[in-house]
Amino acid sequence: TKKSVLQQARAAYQPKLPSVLWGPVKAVKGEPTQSVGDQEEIKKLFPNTYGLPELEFVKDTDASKKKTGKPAKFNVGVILSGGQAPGGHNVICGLFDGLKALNKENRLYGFLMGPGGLVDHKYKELTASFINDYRNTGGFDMIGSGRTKLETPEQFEKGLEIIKELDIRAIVIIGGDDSNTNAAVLAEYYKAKNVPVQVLGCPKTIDGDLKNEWIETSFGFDTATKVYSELIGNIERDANSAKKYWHFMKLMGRSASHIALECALKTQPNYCIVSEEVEAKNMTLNDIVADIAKVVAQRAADGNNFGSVLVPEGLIEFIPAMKKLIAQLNDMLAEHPEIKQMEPDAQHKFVVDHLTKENVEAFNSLPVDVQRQLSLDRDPHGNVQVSLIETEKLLSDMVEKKLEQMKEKGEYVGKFSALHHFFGYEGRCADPSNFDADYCYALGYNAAQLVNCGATGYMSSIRNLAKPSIQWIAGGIPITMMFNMEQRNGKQKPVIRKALVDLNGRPFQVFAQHRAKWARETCYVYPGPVQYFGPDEVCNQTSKTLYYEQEG
Ligand code: FBP
Repeated sequence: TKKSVLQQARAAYQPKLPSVLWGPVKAVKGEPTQSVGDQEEIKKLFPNTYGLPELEFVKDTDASKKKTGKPAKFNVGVILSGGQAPGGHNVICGLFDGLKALNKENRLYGFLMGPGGLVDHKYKELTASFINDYRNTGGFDMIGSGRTKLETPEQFEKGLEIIKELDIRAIVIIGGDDSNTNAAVLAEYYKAKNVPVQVLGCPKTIDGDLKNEWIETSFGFDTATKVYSELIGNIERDANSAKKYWHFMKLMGRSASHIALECALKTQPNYCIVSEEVEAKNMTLNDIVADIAKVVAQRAADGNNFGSVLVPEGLIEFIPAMKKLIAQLNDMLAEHPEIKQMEPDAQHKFVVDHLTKENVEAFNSLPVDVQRQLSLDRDPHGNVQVSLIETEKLLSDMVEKKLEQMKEKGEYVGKFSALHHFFGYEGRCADPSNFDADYCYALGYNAAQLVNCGATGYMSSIRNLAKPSIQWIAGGIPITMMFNMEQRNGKQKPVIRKALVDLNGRPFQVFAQHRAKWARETCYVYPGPVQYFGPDEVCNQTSKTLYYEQEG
């Protein structure tokens, strides 16, 4: 494939590995661990992988003295799972280099098009010449990705056939919270059966919601938010030049508002909704609309009939009335899957007939296309496909109506003209920033060390991320430690607890301190495109979220 000039230059970039991983390592075990919630239940469900200790790698200074005979030789399989995130290729490159550093004869197989590749035995051996073409590039096209959910014993057994055939010792699943949940289930299954196959995870997702005390961020968040912030900044500058449009920009990120918040901290828009705050304050759709309309009216009073509004894509699920509605719809869809096949009118009738009175009201307050979206599509993990719901349009239509009412009462004088944008897929396959390129390479390289030390049911963990990469800490975290029980597809399931925006955390607090000023005045910041070369502060900056969480 033809490479752009930037890609050619970028191919030569050497990710900066934490110094602890520069040579042989040994794993230091911590205390036995507990899950973050529902400990008794999780323990029962994961008798073989619950309570494992945290692992931290330290330099093995007397490794050379201990060496007797040849190092162990093993094969590893790798899977990309779920939505694309910048840096996935570097995880695979790091894993490959880590395996080869342990023993040149180690082999790496890539399962194709996501977890389905393991079940269907679709794979490719990843050789040096093949992967070299993908170093520091965005995308998941090296082996493809998919959203097949690995959860049934039949799938695990099919996987085992090819694992045995290729003499694979470990599977590394690069995925988000749902995929890592399934990695833990698979690890438990093989351990329970006493088959010597390790399963490890790597924290991927632009959404930034797979994080906790031990996993400081998921990869891809840094690059994706840099791309969106460039676009938001460009639009803000356009708005400030023409002074005639209000831009409603929906941002990807599924449930959590980490992406919207990070972009707000970078670009200082006039308004940014944070779904977690909407839920905490028990706000209705009308409350949000009234608040935005107030900002529009105040700016109009200053002669500014333009502005920028950031909308997190998961908003709808956080409005308490909608949340209740969606929960009932989820259970209804699990119980009556035939709803999905019904004609629109029949479907509407069926849904309305089965909803509680309160939920019918919430349902009927929505435009027909949003109603249909909510009662139809779920992804294989049972999530509402929020990317497909046009909340930005819904909000601006409602704001427009509200402003008309305010005009009649003499509370608003101005012109309101709205434009809409959705930034999501634009950012998922960008070439990884230096941070993501380094972080991903380290996650993969570290995963090879976890295989080597026999760990299973662990997530590759690289910490201390606000510091320069050579100071990063490397190790492994038992995945069961991140578990709690949640309602999925109508049943209680053990899952990794999703990290939502912490309203008491520094990133949100900093935003909250400044937002009144950003709303009334025009304080836009224009971050410009991701930079790969140049001064440290230009090309090696981490996200504001990470900065405020750790340093600020
Ligand atoms: P992951 O959790 O799999 O990383 O998904 C990220 C994401 O980009 C979400 O932000 C978004 O809601 C979803 O994927 C879109 O899914 P799809 O790629 O299937 O349209």
